[in-house]
Formats: sequence, structure tokens, C-alpha cells
Amino acid sequence: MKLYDYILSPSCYKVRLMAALTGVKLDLQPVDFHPGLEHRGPELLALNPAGSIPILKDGDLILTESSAILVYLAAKAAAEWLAGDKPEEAARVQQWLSFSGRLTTSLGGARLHEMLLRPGDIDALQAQGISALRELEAGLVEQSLRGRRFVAADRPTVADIACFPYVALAPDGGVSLDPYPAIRLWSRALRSLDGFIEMPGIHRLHELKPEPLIETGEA
Ligand SMILES: N[C@@H](CCC(=O)N[C@@H](CS)C(=O)NCC(=O)O)C(=O)O
Repeated sequence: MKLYDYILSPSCYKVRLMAALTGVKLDLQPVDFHPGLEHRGPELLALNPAGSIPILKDGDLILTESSAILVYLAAKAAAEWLAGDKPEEAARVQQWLSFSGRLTTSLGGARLHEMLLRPGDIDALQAQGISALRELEAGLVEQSLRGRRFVAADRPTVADIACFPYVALAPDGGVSLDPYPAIRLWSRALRSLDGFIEMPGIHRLHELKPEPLIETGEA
């Protein structure tokens, strides 16, 4: 399977991470995203008219949209990363896969603005990112009340992988993760999974300081 890839792209990293976690081997085809804008050139536009990466090629099959690619890899190699047969779980996985698109436009847009000087209303992008982070924090707190560490189920699913990279890289776009303890614990849980791989700016758990205990207010 060939992945059209850019090392600093969180969306491409989702695919690399999913492949690593599920034991799928990828043939990486580097794309000159910046400064070359190769993803907007004729060869890649022919594969993805939306002008974005990642793009996955498996034989004659061409897939775009990172969430669809995550589902494809999981369906091929490790179905436990997909929703099981419980209706709520199926809906929750879908909910957070859709939600991940908001992280891409808000936190991802802020990151592109700050790192690659892309034009955009940075205040609005950051505000949208913060609103999405608050929603994710609330979802994870709700899950933790049910004894769960992951967004959609009692185990990690494609939905966690879809949401994780843009959240972890939020500080690149000037958005702090300090106010979100449940998100930080979730991030730690993902970064400690067997097979986890890094990208620039997202490190393995062992390189980080211990998380301070959260005050419960109880005596
Ligand atoms: N909805 C797409 C979005 C992916 C996306 O935004 N990719 C970025 C790279 S991280 C991109 O190609 N952006 C096009 C551009 O900024 O020119 C997906 O999930 O695959």
C-alpha cells in the first residue's frame, strides 16, 4: 500500500499511526507539501481533486479522506479498531470521526497559519479550536465516569486516532492544552499503546514528565 505522505502533516500521521498500530506495512511516497505545493499539482489532483493529502493507493484502489483510510486499514488488518455491533458504539465512533474534521479545520488551520504563515483569521481559528477541545474534554470526562479512557468505546478505535494528532499538536497553533486534564490523560493512554509511533512534535510517553494528580476537592 502506498501512502502519499508529508512528515509534518497530522492527517498523514493518522494513517502512519494506524498502520503501525495494526501492523500494516506502508510504502511512503513523500509529497513536497511545503514549499512545493505538490498536492495541488496535476499528478496528485488527478488522484484527489480536493487537493489534500493523505492519499492511499492499494492496487487499483485509491482512497482519500483520512477517516475513510483509517477505516480501510482497520477493516483489512484489525477489526477491533472499528465499532463493534452495539448501536451506541457505532454511533459514537461515527460522531467522533465527523468531529475530527472540525479539529482539522480549526486547530489544523491555526497550526498552518502559525507554522507556514498561511492566511487566515487566527483568532477565529483558535476560538473554534478551543470550542472543539472543550467538547472533546466533556466527552472524555463523560467516558471516564463510565470507567473508559477512549472517546467512543472501552478500547481505542479509529475515532481516537482520527482526533488525536491535531489535538496533540494544538500548541503549534497557539492553543494550550493546559486547561484539559481529561484530554491529557487520553493523550497519555494513546501514546502508551503498543506499536505507537511518533511524528515531529508528538512524542512517546516515556519522554514526558509525570502528569500531576488532579485535585478532587475531597479531604
Ligand atoms: N479532510 C481531509 C483533510 C486533510 C488535510 O487537511 N490535509 C492537509 C495536510 S495535513 C492538506 O492536504 N491540506 C491542503 C492544503 O492546505 O493545501 C482528510 O481528513 O484527509
